[in-house]
Amino acid sequence: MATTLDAAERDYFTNNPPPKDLKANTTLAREFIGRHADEGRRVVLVTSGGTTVPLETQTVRYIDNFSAGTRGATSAEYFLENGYAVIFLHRQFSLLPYSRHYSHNTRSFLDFMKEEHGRVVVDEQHQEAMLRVLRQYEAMKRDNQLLILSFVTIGEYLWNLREVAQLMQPLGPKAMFYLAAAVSDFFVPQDRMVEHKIQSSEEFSATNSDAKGNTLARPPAARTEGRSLVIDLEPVPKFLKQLVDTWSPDGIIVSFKLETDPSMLVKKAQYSLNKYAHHLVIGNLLLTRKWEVVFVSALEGEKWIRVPQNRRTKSFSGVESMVGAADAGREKQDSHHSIIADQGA
Ligand code: 9Z3
Repeated sequence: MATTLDAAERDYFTNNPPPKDLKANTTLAREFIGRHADEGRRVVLVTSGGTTVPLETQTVRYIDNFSAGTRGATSAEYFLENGYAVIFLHRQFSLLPYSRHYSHNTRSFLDFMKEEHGRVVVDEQHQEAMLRVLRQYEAMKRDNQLLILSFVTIGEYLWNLREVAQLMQPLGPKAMFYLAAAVSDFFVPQDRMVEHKIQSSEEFSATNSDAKGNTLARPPAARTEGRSLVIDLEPVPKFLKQLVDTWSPDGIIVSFKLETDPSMLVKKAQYSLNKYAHHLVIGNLLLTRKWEVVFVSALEGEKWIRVPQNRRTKSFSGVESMVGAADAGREKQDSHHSIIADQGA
């Protein structure tokens, strides 16, 4: 069993092609890591947002993983504030550090502005909060502390993760991996993916061919049978194992575990920790993720971090969250905890 799994993990990068922008991303990451290593900075790779699983090569349909990117984008701000250089590998168009305060709301960013003597200025009631964010943003820019890379599919995520992790390997324990992205567990391998849009109408028989028009060697993972769409996905290789064992064995590795059933959370987090023997698993439940998380580590066992009831606020969309309230209580928390649990991260 172990051999099969190892082979599947190894073969993933042989059988599934790299994304087009991988080379460009690698060049940027190499320069960024080198510069910060010379300056003696710690570097953290923060992953954020959900990965998609395309069903066709020319993708019309795909399966998505839930994540707005709040945890990743918020945590990145705290890492930056604590002196880290941050590589922010995120799902395209999900939340970004700093701009997240003014994007993805039911309000437009224009609602924060007004006209004064023919010039655009920030509305009085938003001055203080925006000035605080702007100062942090400018400090980060001054030191070139943030590199933003993006992915959409699970394949793009895995290729970028591997490249960046290998580039970070020489940093040893000065490299941290903070894996908050919501990563698909199942996917369609390249040799089971049709080139063209899956046809739903029986009159247009489905073609099981690749980009060159050759019939796929194996049955397509997503296909119509009669009038039904049948999707038969394969497991994504255990990338955490490769990260811990080979890509960056001396790095500090923090993974996240997302569950919906409270009785499973700690069990699954512990299972992951035992299996991969990395540093920390942070568990969260879909419905309560904005105000409570559980840390599971070999050193400290199980430890819950909760934002008190009176510091949870309503966001613009009306969803209860820690945004804003947590900022007020920032200095009361130690930096490690505030990176993770504060502000709805
Ligand atoms: C998380 O658990 C994140 O905290 C959330 C953040 C995705 C819940 P939002 O972006 O949500 O703030 O809306 N991420 C990890 C989920 C995941 O896919 N983990 C894998 C697993 O559970 C292992 S890396 O197996």
